[in-house]
Amino acid sequence: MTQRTLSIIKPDAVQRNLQGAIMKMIQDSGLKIVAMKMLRLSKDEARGFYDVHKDRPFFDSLTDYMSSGPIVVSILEGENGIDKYREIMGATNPENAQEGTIRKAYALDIEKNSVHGSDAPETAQVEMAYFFSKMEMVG
Ligand code: RTP
Ligand code: MG
Repeated sequence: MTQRTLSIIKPDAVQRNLQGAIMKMIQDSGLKIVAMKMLRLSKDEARGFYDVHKDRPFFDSLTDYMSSGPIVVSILEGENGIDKYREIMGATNPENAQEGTIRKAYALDIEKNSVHGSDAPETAQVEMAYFFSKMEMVG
């Protein structure tokens, strides 16, 4: 089944100029980019995006970090796109990420882990709508 998923290249990766390298890994996997832009989240916008984690101990640190610099948000499309992108991202904690994954290659630690990808069709819908209007999505 063809699926769309929301990707974020997080502040730690943009700051290290890794947008191109990460996009190359994404494109080499066969996933297609159907929307893309660069922006900086406010603290409140980061809180809104990560609302599901609001009761976690790392919420304040996570939203500080996610609003600390520019990010690149994109919508990716492909066969089993949601799981496929999570596979090429690798485990949340880079210490557990497999060789060849984005997080293995670039993540700094469990928080500054370079990329985000939606985890299910329902969250993908909410996350895509958080950043993109219909007019900004190709096809
Ligand atoms: P993401 O949502 O960003 O794609 O990552 P994920 O599903 O692999 O991880 P999730 O459990 O949803 O956590 C969201 C983000 O919060 C940060 N985090 N910090 N300090 C910690 O223990 C901790 N755990 C998670 C990471 O930036 C993680 O990607
Ligand atoms: Mg998640």
